[in-house]
Amino acid sequence: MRLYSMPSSGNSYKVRLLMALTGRAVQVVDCEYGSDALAGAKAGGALPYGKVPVLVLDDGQMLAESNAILWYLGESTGFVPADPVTRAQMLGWMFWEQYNHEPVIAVRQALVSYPHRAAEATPQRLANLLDRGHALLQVMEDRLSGHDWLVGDATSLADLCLYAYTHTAGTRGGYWMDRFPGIAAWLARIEALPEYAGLSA
Ligand SMILES: N[C@@H](CCC(=O)N[C@@H](CS)C(=O)NCC(=O)O)C(=O)O
Repeated sequence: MRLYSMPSSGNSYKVRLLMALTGRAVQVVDCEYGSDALAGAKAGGALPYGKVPVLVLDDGQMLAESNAILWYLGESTGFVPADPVTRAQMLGWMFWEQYNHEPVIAVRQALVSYPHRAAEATPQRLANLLDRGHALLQVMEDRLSGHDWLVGDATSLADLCLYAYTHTAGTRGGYWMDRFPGIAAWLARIEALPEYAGLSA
């Protein structure tokens, strides 16, 4: 398999994290913003929606969208709950991540840390994303203050998915993570998983 992946991106990182935790081998093609590799992957038709990550299977089929890739790679691992209701709750968090969390918390991190997004980082927009992000983090805190994991009683794809942009929300995004002790303990639990691999970009 080949993974087109952006080293600095949480959406790509969540896939790399699952692969590390499950010991899956894959050829990784680094496609950082502004790189020839990203331009080449787009021009060569390797990215169906023009975005990374994309997983190319051994038979050439392509999977786009980070959470769809997690779902595919999560089959037959311990990261997908057996119980149908818990499994649906896991998907609920993953849809929430893409529709609510990522468009706010990842976007503020991108505006603050990528030079090519700096012109969009107006004070009003950053303030709005800060307030909205704190409200979203509180949703996670409400769950994690009383539970070890987002669904059920074990690590699932929902935890790996939401870890990606939450663990850098303070350092890259300027969110006030001291407010969220339940999230801090959950981040530490994920980082203690065997074969955990960090973002390192
Ligand atoms: N919803 C998509 C988002 C993918 C996405 O926005 N990828 C960004 C990096 S985080 C990208 O490929 N940007 C390159 C570009 O727009 O040229 C997913 O979860 O995979």
